Amino acid sequence: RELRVGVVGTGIMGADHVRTIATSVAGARVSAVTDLDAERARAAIAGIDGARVLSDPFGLVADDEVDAVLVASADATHEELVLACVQAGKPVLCEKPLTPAPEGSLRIVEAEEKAGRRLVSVGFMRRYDPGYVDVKESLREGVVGAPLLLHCVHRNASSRPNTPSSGLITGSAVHEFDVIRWLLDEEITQVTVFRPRPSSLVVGDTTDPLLVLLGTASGLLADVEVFVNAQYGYDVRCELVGELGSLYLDEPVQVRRRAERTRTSTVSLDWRDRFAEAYRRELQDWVTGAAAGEQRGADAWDGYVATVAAAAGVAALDKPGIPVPVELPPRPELYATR
Ligand code: ISE
Repeated sequence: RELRVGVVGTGIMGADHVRTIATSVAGARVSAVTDLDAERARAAIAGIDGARVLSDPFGLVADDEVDAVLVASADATHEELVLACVQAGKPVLCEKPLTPAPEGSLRIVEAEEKAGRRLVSVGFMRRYDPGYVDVKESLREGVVGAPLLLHCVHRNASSRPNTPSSGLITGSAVHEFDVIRWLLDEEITQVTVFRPRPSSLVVGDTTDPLLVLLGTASGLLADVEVFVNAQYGYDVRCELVGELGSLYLDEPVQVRRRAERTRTSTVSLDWRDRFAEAYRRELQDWVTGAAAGEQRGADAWDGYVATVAAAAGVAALDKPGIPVPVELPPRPELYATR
C-alpha cells in the first residue's frame, strides 16, 4: 500500500515537496495538505488525485488518511507539530531548522526518548546530494588521506529585505554545520564569526557577507563564507583538503558551452534546482524508511546539534573574532545506531 503523506505548509519548500512526491517518488502519494493560505494549499495539489485541503494542521497530523507528515511551515511552528507527530506515532520529515532555538529541539529529542523510538527526520538534504555523498565516501576510502581543512562557500542571489544577521547563521550556515559534522563524523566544538565590510547592495542593516570559522573535536578547521546577497545566483562550494589530496565538490552542470573562445555554463537560481536530486533522494529514502518502520536521514539529535551550533554562531556574531564553544550533552542511547 502507498504511504499517504500529509504536508503542513505549502510555501516554496512545501509546494516543491508535494510536486516531487507526486511525480518522482515511488510508494507514496500526497493525501492531505494544509496552509494558512487555503488558496495556496489548493494550488499546490492541483491535478493530484485524492489529495484534500484541510484547515487545521493538528487535524492533519491526526487524520486517518495520513500515515506520515511532512512539516514545511514557518520555523516557529515546527516544535508543536513535530511533537504532535511523535505523540501520534507517525513518521515526520521536518524542514530545517528543526526548531529556531536548541531548547525546542531538545524537547523533541526527549519526547522521542520517552516514546522509545525515532520518528523524526530533519530536512538536511545535502546528505543525499550525489556530490557530497561522493566526498564522504572518498574520504572514508582514504583517497586523500587524513582530513585537515574544509573550505566552504554558501552564496544565495538575494535574501529577504531586513533579514537579521542571525538569519544567515540559523537559516543558511546551519546547512554547513550539519554537512561538516556529517562529512567528518565528529562534532563541532567552537564557532568564530568575522564580519567583513558589508555589501552596499544589502537592504537594511544585515551584515552580509560573514566569515565563519569552525573548530572540531579532533582539531580540524573549516572556514565558511556565508553571503546571501551575492546577486549572480546560488553557489555552494566545498573543498576538503587531506594529507594526500583534495576533494572538490563540483556543481551539477548541464552543459558547458564553448563559443567565441569563451567557456560558459549556468549558475543555479536557488537551492531547489541546485539540490533537486538531493531532495528527491531524501524524500524517497524517507518514504521507503517509513514503510519499513525505520527512521532515515538526519535525526532529531542531528537537528538538535545543528541548532546548538547555530546558537553558538549567533552568540559569536556579537563578538567578532572570538571563539564561542559549542557545548553538547552526551548523545542519548536512542541515537547511537544509525
Ligand atoms: C534556505 O532557507 C535554505 O534552506 C537553503 O538550502 C539555503 O541554501 C538558503 O541559504 C536558505 O536561505
